[in-house]
Amino acid sequence: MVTVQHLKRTEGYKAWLRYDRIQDQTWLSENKKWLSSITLLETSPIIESAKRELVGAFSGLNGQKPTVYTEHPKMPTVVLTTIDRLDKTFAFSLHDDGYIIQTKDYNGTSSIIIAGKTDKGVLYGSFHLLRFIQTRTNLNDLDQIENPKNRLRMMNQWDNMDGSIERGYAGSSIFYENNTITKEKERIKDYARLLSSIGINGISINNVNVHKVETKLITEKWLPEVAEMATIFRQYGIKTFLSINYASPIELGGLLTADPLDSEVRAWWKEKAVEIYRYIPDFGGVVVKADSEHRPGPFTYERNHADGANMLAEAFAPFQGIVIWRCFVYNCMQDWRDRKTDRAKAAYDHFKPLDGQFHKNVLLQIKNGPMDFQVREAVSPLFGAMSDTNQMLELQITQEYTGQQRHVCYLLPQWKEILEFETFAKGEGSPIKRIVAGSTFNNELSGITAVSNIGDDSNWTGHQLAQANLFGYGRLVWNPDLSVEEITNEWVRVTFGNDSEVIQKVTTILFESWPIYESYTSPLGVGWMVNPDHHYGPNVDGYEYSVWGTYHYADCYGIGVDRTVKTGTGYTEQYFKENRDLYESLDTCPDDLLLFFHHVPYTHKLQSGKSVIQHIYDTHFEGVEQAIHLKEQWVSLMTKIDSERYDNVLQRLEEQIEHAKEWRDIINTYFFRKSGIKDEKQRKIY
Ligand code: GCW
Repeated sequence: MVTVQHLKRTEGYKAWLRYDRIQDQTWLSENKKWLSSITLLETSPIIESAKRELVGAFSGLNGQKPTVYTEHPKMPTVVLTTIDRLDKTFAFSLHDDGYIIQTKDYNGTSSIIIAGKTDKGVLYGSFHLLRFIQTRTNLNDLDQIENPKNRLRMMNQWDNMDGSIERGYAGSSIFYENNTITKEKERIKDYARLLSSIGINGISINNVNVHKVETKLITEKWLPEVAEMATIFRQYGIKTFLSINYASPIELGGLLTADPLDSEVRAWWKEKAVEIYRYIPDFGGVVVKADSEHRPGPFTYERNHADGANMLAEAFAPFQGIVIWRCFVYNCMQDWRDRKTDRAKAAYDHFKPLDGQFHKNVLLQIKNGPMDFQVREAVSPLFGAMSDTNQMLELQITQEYTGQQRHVCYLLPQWKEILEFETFAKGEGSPIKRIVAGSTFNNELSGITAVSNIGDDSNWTGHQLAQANLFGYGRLVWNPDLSVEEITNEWVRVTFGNDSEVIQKVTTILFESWPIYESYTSPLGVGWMVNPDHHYGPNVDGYEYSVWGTYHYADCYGIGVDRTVKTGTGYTEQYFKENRDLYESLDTCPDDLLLFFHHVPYTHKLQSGKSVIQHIYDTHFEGVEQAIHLKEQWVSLMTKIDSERYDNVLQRLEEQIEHAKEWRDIINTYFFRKSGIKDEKQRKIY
């Protein structure tokens, strides 16, 4: 068995927390003095974590362990403190997780002051200082104030206790094995370090599909060990949450019902909350997938989702626990003859009428799109539609529909588009990033969460470049105003070093990857076209003839889902006027979402001037060429990247090219046969 000690020595495992000896003499001559001491004006378990990070990092970077003081030494030092301990010159307005980093003479000593509003800020600030060092920033005049834009910055694990991970593409769970909680916790701790280094402050540690064994995580059988995990995360400023089974009162409590209005059910949850908090006093709360894909929920009792969520909210409120209620509620067994039901409409239809009815400690978790994490889909119209309800955005870092970490697909540009999307919920200036940060409607609770992409593969994410999605997620959620360029530049430097050719080429590979993946997979926003169940690889009609019907309605005349008010499902109505009009009309609907909103003939002319069919052929041929070019760029970096990480990416790029060809050929042949229209450029279509 590979031990964590062994793993720690591998390049992939270090991810972006790598602190190899600095060779850059110019930088050292100016900055080396800062690496030799750390001063702790106070301590706490979280400040101890910050200290451990800095001591470990400085030892590596400088080849020498720094001295730790508890009072100002007479030498340049890095000071860790909460801001209130400093004098009046430090009058900054910081949020709970905020911090400042300043180079300054303090108490007669030249210092880099890392001061947090709380100890969590100290930890975040310490990781920030390390990024400054890794990117070879001059430390002699730092002056940085940071306040996270989102209060809740979460991670959802879809890990099952048998060790499997739903939609996991990087090995097995680091949390569970053989229906128990893993004894070896070192890896969980290293994961906590990675997460806190990018500002994550909450984690739910089990799959939202809560099966039989996992239902028991909230019982005394497992709570002591869940509490152990919570202790690990707490030291890194991260609160632990659990996904719960809505039917727990029946399955665990032996009640005959889980009706949210039943007094015994309510009493059962209240007692359950008391029990959980006895083990974990700062337990974050629960994540609930109810009435979704065959999971139990309030619908069974003819109650609505506010009834269900509020019942739990009442139980958790005395402990400041929150209830994160997912809006992924739809009819997953839609009949193909039924042309009025539209999965895209479901979340809005179910939740919008309940606006204002949810308790203060309920947070609705809404997937970025109304369907399901496709390579491209419209944004969910639910964002901004509920002005009296707390909302949270759910993204998917794990690449379920975007190449499963065998293809490189950098998702930051996609997430940035989503966050910047103007909803017009309160007129102009209501982008999704403001709504989920709570500023548009002054919500007390809000934030962003995402499905994690890690497993027990030695490099965490299977594909080395998929680490960029994890890192970028945290950085973007901390501050959605950062540009993708800034975040990417930072990731490449902290991961592969500061060589300009490496930075330029890896950045280009990442930036091109999502458009390339989109071009050889499903076109123009139509989505799916994947093999059912595992969702990997092309199968144009995979979901067209499955009971889990999700349709594109391709026939010999045309393709796409008519979601207009005029002739279709009426989905466009769910957007605020500006967007509704934009999508409703064929004249203004953007090309990249055309087939999401409209059913058109293959000869329909896109805004680009091309016909739909020619667009399909062109993008599929070009996509493969571009995938080949990705590999060429990577290969040119061979001498500049260690063989372990180089080979990992090379092998996957090679596999990607072959798989892209398969996508190209299957899609092109399918549409050639359906439409009978030849490729203008007469390329080979089977
Ligand atoms: O994307 C779909 C996945 C399911 C997942 C579900 C959800 C956890 O295919 O595997 O279940 O969404 O988000 O609940």
